[in-house]
Amino acid sequence: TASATGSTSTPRHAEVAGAGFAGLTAAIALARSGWSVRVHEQNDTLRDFGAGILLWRNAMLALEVIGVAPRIKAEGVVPDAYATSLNGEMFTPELAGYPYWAITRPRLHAILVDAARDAGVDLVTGSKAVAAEPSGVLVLEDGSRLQADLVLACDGAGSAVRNSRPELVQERKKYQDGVCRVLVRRPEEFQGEEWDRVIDYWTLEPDAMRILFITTGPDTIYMGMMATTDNERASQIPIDPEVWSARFPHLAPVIELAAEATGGRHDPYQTNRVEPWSAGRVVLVGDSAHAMCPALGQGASVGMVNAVELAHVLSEHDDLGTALAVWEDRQRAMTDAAQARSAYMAETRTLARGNGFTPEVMETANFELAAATPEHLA
Ligand code: 5PR
Repeated sequence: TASATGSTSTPRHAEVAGAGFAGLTAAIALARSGWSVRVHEQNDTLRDFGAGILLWRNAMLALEVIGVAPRIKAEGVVPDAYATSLNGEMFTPELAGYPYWAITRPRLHAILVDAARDAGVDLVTGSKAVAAEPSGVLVLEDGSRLQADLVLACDGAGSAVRNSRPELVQERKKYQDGVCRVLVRRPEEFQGEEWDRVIDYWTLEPDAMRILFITTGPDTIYMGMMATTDNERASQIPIDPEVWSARFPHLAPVIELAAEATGGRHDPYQTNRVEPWSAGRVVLVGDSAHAMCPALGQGASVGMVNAVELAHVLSEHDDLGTALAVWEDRQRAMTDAAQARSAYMAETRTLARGNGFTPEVMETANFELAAATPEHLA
C-alpha cells in the first residue's frame, strides 16, 4: 500500500510479545507511524489485573503522542492534593508545576486496547511468546516462528523472550518491602473532598506498614498496602483486615472492603537492570528492560515513554541498528536514574518523611520526550 509520502514499499512489520502497557503503547505508536503490528497476549482476554496508577507529565505526554490523553483526562481524575501522614502527622507539600492524574489500571488498559484496534493493530490472545532470535524471529509456545523487521519483548519483568537471549545481561535485586495493590469500591464514608486526594499513610513501628490511598474517581479507590516481606500476614492477598486495621484504625471501613476485593495482587519490590536493551532485531521495552521499585510511581510510565520514543526514533532513522542505538542512548540515562532513585527511595523509605517532590525526584516526571511536539505540549 502507498504511504502518505507516495512510497510504494510494504510497511515494516513488528511482532510484539505482551499486551501490557508497554506493548500496547509501542504497538499503537508504531502502527500510527505506518508499521504493520501484531501483538501477542498469553492470557485469553485483553485486560489488566492491576489496581491503580498515577500518571505524571512524562506519561501523559507519551499518551498525548499516541492520541489517548483526552480519554485519560475524561475517565481519570486529578487528585486535589498529595498528602503524607507519618504516625498521624499530615504533610501536604506544594506540587505546583508537577501535574498528575490518577486512573484505574483496568481503565487505562481498556483505553489502550481501543486505541490499538483503532490504529489497526492485530491483537492475538492466548498466544504465548517464548523466545526471539536476533534475525527478527519471534517464537511462540506452539512452535510457530514469526518473521519481523522488529521483535519487541514487552512481556514483563519475568520476560521469557528476554531470558532466551543470553547477550542481554541481567542484574536482579530484591528489596525488603513489598506491596499489596487492591482496587476498592468507594464507600459512602469515603466520599467528599477530604478523600479526593492521594494520602500516603505511614507507620514505621514496630515495623513498616503503609497504606497509599489514591482516589481514582467517585466509584473506586486504589490502595497500595506496603509492608516488609517478613511480615507475612501483611504481605497476603486477600488482605488480612485484622492486621491492617490494628495499625490504621481510622481506615477500617476501606480495609474491610480491601479484604473483600477480588483481583488484588502482592508484589515484592524488585529491580531488573538489563544491558543492552536490544540484540539485532529484538528489543526490550517496559518491565522486561527495567523493572523498578514503585516509589516514584514511574514503573509503567517509563515503559510507555520508552515505547513512544522508540517509534519516534524508528521514524527518523531508516537503519534499524542506528535507530536502536540512538534510542537506547537517549532513554538509558533517564531510565537508569529513575530505577536507581526509586530503589534508593524504597530502601530508605524516604516517602515516609513526606515527599519533598524536589526537582531531582521529579526529573523523571519532567523528562522531555523527543516525540512530543508543541501541539502535544499545548
Ligand atoms: N507510588 C505509587 C505507587 O503505586 C506505589 C508506591 C509509590 C503511585 C506502590 O505501588 O512506594 O510503593 C510505592
